[in-house]
Amino acid sequence: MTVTIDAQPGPFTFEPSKTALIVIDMQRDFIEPGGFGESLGNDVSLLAEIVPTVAALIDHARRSGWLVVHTRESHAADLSDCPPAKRLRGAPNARIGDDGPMGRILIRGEPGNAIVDALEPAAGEIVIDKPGKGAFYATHLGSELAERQITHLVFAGVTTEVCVQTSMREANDRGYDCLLIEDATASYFPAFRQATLDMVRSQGGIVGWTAPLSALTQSRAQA
Ligand code: C5J
Repeated sequence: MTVTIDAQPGPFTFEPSKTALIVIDMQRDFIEPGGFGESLGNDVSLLAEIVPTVAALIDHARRSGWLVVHTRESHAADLSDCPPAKRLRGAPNARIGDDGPMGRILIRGEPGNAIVDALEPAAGEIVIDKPGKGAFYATHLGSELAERQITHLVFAGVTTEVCVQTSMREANDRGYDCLLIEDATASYFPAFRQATLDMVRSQGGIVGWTAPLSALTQSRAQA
């Protein structure tokens, strides 16, 4: 059974049993005040707006029998997986590992590092802690997908031009067909989100396809 949806730059066809939804970094640290995103001077409300759409996408994936994967950008408490080049970059109000209102910034297990309550992973879903921007770098994501013979990946999450785009490019180079759900991804910079959507689907889909959530929910399976 395959599903074909209206996408750009053309139709995107996939087999649900070989498809995974990859929800990137829908964490309190990026979406709620007091976390990493706000420490960098960003308006986090722009990211909170997509939570209901991401919830509807996760619901669609669960009902369609896809593998569901959630990622969290996170570091070990001793910062052994956080290169100084990352920790010392820029002039944030608080750096990775510093104390904040939701615990230590971007540290695994701290309250701020959790996925937002509305998108809590269900039992049996895969949660990947990633120290980098890409979901494949220094993680077991590749082996989890290979074990389940996954060939197609549907992406959502934040931020579009940083962790979502990096992960999608890593996946594209590894041979996956990738679809980005346009209204289930957000950036602190709306122009960067738009530019990323345009980039991904340019040149015949150089990184992959894009489509709104409605294209998925209105799709029909073919025998
Ligand atoms: C950032 C992310 N923007 N999840 N992380 O630093 O996109």
